[in-house]
Amino acid sequence: MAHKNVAELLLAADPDAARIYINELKRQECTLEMVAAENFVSALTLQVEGNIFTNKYAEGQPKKRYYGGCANMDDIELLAVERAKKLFGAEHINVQPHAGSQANMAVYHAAIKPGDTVLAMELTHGGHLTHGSAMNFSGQFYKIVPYHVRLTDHRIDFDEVAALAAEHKPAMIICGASAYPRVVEFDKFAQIAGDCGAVLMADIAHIAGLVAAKVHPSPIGHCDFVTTTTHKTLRGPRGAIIMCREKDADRLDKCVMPGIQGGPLMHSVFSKAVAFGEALKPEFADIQRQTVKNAATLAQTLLDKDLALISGGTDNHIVLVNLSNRNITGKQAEQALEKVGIVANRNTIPGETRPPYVASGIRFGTPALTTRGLKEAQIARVGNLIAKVLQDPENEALLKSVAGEVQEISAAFPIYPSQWPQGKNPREEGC
Ligand code: DSN
Repeated sequence: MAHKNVAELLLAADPDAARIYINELKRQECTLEMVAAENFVSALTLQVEGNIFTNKYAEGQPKKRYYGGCANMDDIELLAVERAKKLFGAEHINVQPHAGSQANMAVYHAAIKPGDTVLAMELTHGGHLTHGSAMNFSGQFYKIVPYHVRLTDHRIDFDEVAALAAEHKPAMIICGASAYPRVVEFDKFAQIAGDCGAVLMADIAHIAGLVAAKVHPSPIGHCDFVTTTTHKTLRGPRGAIIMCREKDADRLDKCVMPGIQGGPLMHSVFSKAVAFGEALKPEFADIQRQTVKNAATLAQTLLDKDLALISGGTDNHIVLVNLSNRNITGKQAEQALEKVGIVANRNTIPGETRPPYVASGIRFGTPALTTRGLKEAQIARVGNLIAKVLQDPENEALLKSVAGEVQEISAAFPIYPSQWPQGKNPREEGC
């Protein structure tokens, strides 16, 4: 009997869940996914993510567990670590964090104490919630001093970073961002951290795939701790890892477990190992290079249509459009684009005047479309469609015609044919 995929299993066993699953299958096939933090895992990683390692508790470290029966857990975790070390060149890697926020929290615990001063990028200038937002544990348990990009060119203002470091003597400096379209100069941060005696942490969640493929400079050697999620440009399952020097390994591992987590999600550690194996293949580096080329093409296409971009362009996979001088908010832009099947997210911008739920920017990323197979020609076409929608978001006839083009493009680049129920393309019933 042929192996059944998830949709087929659900159709037989749980029609309510099947309906929701197939709706999402359809949404992913029918839309153009441009959220910069998202990607599509390979068919292999997808399949492997649902595996029998989910049944096992494995608290502790490989070969030092608090449960019996962990020999296979040890083998897969050591394989994930070995492959991650080959990808990034770090001395020590912990592959257990459930998500990026937990990875960052573990580093705070390992490196500094509650009440210590942390110098981190302001959220609206590209930082992340866990880099000191007042609504997040980081802003509540630590004294945060924010640094910024220059409002003239939207590049990190290293004069300000150095001056703030000298004035406040932070215990830790965080570099790395969620919405910064330019290269992060880890060497410059290392110089400043060295001068003021701060621990340097890099959060490379967005650019990890680019770093692994050597299309972005590496933080290893410059930073004391490096965190990344595994599911963005790195194209693995949802999760995170932390890298550090051997001298900090024991302290860090204890801060992950028992510090903030109990049993690791071993099915996820398993699929991290498989995804890291894929990332070591030459095809992965090809995709990362293409991701950057596609982002450059998207940026140029939007500039040619007179849209303003934060920093004037991109060096990585992110294109952040500044809508502050247009008659449309980030929220309205996101909603108009979703109507035509282009999925992106509203984003605050440097100098933001609107609340984050509304925002004055819209952020695009090219990882998912590149994984899907789109190259410069198709990305330029998508860029032109985006520009049309942003310029005339309430023109229903225009939106309809753009939606038709989105369907043409998405139909030409199927994602998971093996996941369709009974081989039927879910878009056949309409997108
Ligand atoms: N929320 C992710 C992003 O979109 O960048 C980061 O956590």
